Amino acid sequence: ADVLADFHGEMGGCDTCHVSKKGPTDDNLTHENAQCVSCHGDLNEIAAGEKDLKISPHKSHLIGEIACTSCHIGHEKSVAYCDACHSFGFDMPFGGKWERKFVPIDVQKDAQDKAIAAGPRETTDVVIIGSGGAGLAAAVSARDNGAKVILLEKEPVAGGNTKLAAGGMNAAETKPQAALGIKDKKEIMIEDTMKGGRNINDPELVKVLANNSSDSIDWLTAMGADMNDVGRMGGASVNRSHRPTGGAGVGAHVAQVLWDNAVKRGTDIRLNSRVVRVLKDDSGKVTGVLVEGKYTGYYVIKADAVVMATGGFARNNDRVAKYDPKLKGFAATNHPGATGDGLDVAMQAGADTRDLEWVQAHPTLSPRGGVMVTEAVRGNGAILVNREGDRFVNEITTRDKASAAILQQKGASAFLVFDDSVRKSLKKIENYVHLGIVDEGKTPEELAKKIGVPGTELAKTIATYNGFVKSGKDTQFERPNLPRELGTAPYYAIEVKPAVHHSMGGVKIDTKTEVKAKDGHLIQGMYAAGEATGGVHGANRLGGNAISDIVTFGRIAGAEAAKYAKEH
Ligand code: FAD
Ligand code: MEZ
Repeated sequence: ADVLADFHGEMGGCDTCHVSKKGPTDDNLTHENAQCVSCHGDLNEIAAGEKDLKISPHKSHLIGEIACTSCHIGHEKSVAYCDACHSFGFDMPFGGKWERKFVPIDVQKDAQDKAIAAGPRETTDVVIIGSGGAGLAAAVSARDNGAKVILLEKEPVAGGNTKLAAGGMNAAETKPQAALGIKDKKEIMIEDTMKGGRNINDPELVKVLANNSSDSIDWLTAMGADMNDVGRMGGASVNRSHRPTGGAGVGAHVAQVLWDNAVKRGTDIRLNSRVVRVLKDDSGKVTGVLVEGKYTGYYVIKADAVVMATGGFARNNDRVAKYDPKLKGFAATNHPGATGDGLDVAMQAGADTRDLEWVQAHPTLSPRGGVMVTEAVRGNGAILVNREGDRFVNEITTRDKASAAILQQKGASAFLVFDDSVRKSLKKIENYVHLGIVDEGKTPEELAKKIGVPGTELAKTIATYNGFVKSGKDTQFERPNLPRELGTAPYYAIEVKPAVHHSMGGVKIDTKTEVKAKDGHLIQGMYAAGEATGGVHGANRLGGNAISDIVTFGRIAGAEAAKYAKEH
């Protein structure tokens, strides 16, 4: 047998996995996955039997209920989904190598036209496209506003880039800030965001972002989120980046809370379901979507309103390089679905776009692990040193500046250096240790030897930096936050280099998330939120502002779409 289906077919025929010989009955493969679990146990049970493995393939940071078929594919070679970002190379039965080609939305045009001509297979009030934070927040709020909702996600797992978010969610004048004695103002968040975005942001959208940010923290908290740890991100003049207690990753937590609440409210969530067209009537009003179900084929859903929550395109290097040739060939921090086909769908439906030329590189991807190392490590005290063992930049400047500075260093990479007190301050660091991307030494000199930099110089750099912490002033690079001295052994280093991270540009929206057409009019029934949109972040997004963006604008989009559906 070459693939799982052959093997299972030999054991008991097609009905070992499928209800009927016709194959899957839905794109979540509900029946097929239940069959896997009934024989092999669920993910937790399988992971419990893998305690001896350093990395268990069945224990992950992905959200929702992970379908067995996300990796174990019936009629093709199986692939470990986590290898889209990591490269574990698990030895899996009937396994192949992770590989993914971008498939444009308009292939198979004849089959698509035929499905449209056949008319809708079903009807709903609101269709939400994308299961990241913007889509899930929109689903919760649309359901709370009385709409029937179908949420469509093209990937086999939910959560998009949101589930990977690490450092925090920016918000001003919040209860967690007050509990920690942090004084902040929404006006300062607006100023920081505009300055970070080089003032090309849409100021009205920035006001919505900042003015609703503390309500968004309350909204998440009321649904069960823990946003009580507050740290600093690049470009912020105040500590306002919220994350779970102890500094665990923010995205997986927020996405899981939103997922649980969307499910609890009865949202119909379909994975493996790519939207390839938003349909409109002759007057230009939205009438529904054309879906490409991975297993069920093309079909139409009739809907009054559609929310585009399709995220960005940082994982599609051809598209990135078209807008910013300097980033050609760069690795990306993003999940595999961040390809921008949602943007193509929106543009085909007549949506206007803005700021597409602004694509952000995150300064600290670990080339060894292929994963992004959160800015919170720097926010909590890590310094950046080059191969000479010297600091070369204010570590918590904005990302554009930090990335440019790293690329100018020998080897176009640098080392994040920190001590055990930084490690203890941020749970997320344990993940990097677990992944084997952290070097360690009992002294700065021992660490220096491991990473190949001059020991006396690294020790001197750390001592000078500690002097700045003591005096409260960094006279070398004017780093504004100096949270702790680096003096508690062991010392750690992670090699880092910039990678494509965020697409600032996207669909043009107004403050109610209504999508604008090229001639400036609003497309009736079309809404958009999150990384799929442009205008909130200008030319450069501040760390922590995206999770704030998706929760606030996702919430607004869901409520507005539900209201529109009720009225039409
Ligand atoms: P996503 O979460 O990406 O979701 C979009 C979804 O739409 C995806 O699942 C995608 O597969 C799906 N989709 C796309 N096209 C279609 C289609 N045609 N049909 C059906 N489905 C479709 N920001 C912060 O503020 N703080 C952080 O700490 C932070 N850390 C980050 C760490 C990493 C590693 C990364 C990659 C990003 C981080 N960000 C952070 C940025 C932030 O996570 C994202 O900008 C944000 O989560 C985007 O949310 P979204 O809902 O707009 O899109
Ligand atoms: O906003 C982000 O992208 C972010 C804070 C990422 C990170 O470094 O954790």
